[in-house]
Amino acid sequence: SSPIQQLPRQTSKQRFVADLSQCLFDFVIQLLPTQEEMAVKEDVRKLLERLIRTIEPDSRLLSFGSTANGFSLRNSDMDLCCLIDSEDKLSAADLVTMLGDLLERETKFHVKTLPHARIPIVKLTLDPSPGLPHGIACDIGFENRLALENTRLLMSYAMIDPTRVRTLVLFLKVWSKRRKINSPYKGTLSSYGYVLLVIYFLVHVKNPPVLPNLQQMPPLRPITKEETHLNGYNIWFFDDIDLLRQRWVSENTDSVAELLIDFFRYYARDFQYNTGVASIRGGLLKKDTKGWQNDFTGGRYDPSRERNRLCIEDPFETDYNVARCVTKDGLYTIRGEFMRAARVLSTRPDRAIVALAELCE
Ligand code: 3AT
Ligand code: MG
Repeated sequence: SSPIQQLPRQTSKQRFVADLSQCLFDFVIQLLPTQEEMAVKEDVRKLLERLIRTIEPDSRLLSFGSTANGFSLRNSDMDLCCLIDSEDKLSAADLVTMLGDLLERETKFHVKTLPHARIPIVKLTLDPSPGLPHGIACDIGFENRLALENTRLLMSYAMIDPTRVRTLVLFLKVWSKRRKINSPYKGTLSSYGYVLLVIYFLVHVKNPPVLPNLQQMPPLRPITKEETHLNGYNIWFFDDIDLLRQRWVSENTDSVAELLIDFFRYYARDFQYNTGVASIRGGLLKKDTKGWQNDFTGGRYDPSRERNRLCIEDPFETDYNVARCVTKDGLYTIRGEFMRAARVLSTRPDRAIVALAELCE
């Protein structure tokens, strides 16, 4: 028989999965920000830093969120954090108000200030122009050091396995936006929440795991409590990614498409929404043990418990539920979308590109 006949024939499932992986790469690549967009954003950061320094000379303005962790899409918003190194500094609320006034006077940004939020912020937007067809949206927060650290943690996870992690995360961000389930203000989940769901899945659900648990790996040298704690939270994680890439190789060889199919199936069918807490630090935890129940206690409805429909533990602020904004309706919609996606992928239309288009329509 000819050599071709001796090759094992790909089943239609294998063919679909291979095509889907390729389609996912191609799809995600065209959504990445251009060099030009990144350069404009960096210029904006520098300009804003210069202006803030006229009020607080010892301040620094740092990027966090997707612009800094490798998960940014074209036209993602900019998340900036202002750190002030001096001893006697203005209160964050005063600084927000003063900076808001200054930016209103000196720049073309539309300015909105929230001086009394949990993290006081200034929100800026710039109208679209020929050079910037989508304008710019930017939030400046103050002293939000934990956000800088969680950005670094997510970036480290992305660097361990850039192809699989980044493709999955970016695809889920686009998918959740297109399916309109990415608005904490409307009761669904933030991008940050979806990223944590992906990492939780890759560290704790997949067996063998795709990623190690960076927060539970032994440190290379003894470390003191002062080095590892910030505002009372343990922020330590193994961050020598070059070394890790030499020493740690995942035994999991699933393709991106296989991981995506499993991801949707897991959150459509297996995750215990009523009792479970997804924690990238600790694995699957119980709402009970965290005091995050959402039931009716003693027959009385406590609206504050509405905060815990979906529970995702922040990697550092472990008493903070990242999904606290998700309402009953929001969760119903999100779970419905996970089920729909799982169904679309399990019916395996003829061509992967058709499945992808249907997923995101
Ligand atoms: P986009 O590209 O903007 O959609 P992103 O990765 O920048 O996605 P977010 O804008 O949702 O993600 O969040 C930016 C950062 O803000 C990520 C995290 O450091 C912090 N953050 C966001 N939401 C929360 C939250 N609910 N709890 C704690 N930190 C949060
Ligand atoms: Mg962002």
